[in-house]
Amino acid sequence: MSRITLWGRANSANVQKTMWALEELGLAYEHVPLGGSYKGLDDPAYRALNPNGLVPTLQDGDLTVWESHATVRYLAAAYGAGTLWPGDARVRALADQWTDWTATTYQPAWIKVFWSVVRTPVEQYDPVDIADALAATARCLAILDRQLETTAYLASGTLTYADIAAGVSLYRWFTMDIERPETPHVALWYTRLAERPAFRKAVMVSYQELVGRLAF
Ligand SMILES: N[C@@H](CCC(=O)N[C@@H](CS)C(=O)NCC(=O)O)C(=O)O
Repeated sequence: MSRITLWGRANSANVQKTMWALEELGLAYEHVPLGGSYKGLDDPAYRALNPNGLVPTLQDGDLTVWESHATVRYLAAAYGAGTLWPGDARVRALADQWTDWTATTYQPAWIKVFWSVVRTPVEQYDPVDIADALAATARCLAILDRQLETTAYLASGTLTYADIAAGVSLYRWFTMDIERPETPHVALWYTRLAERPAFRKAVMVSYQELVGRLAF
């Protein structure tokens, strides 16, 4: 097995996806905290790995991958056949659907709530912005809730990479000081995920350092 390295601060939601996948698959890896208060994103050596100067970046032997969903998909495909990586192309199509929807629709919505409620200092709160972000997230959660009424996980009855892309939101969503719509099936999904040691280690991580901090 080649040497695996993950760069990125543990309180970044995007880094958490990669770490969750690594933990879920039981892989040995080196974790290099970077970004945020650790800085280092402008170092030429890091830029050579990730020209965006963002985290996460994953290296597996001579392969370097950035974009959190690409890292999760890669780990699932390389090491998770039959578990995170469904053998059935039809289930993979659904996992891709939910992963891409998360990238384009769900994550922009829930991250906006996190930024407008947690990262923005209270004295700079914009109630219209907060209401818009909450409404957009509620629309997404209603879609998730309908799906999770019929399947225990997003693409099937078992955990796939799609649950990692979308489910990373849940600890923050259920702990932020906000009014949440009733989404009983999403709540049950969160309960199921929180029973997984990999989720607890990678995702249920304090974001206290990010409160009122717009800088990074
Ligand atoms: N689309 C990218 C977004 C990466 C991203 O925005 N990362 C943030 C952390 S969540 C970052 O590097 N911020 C700068 C910092 O942490 O200093 C992905 O999914 O990997």
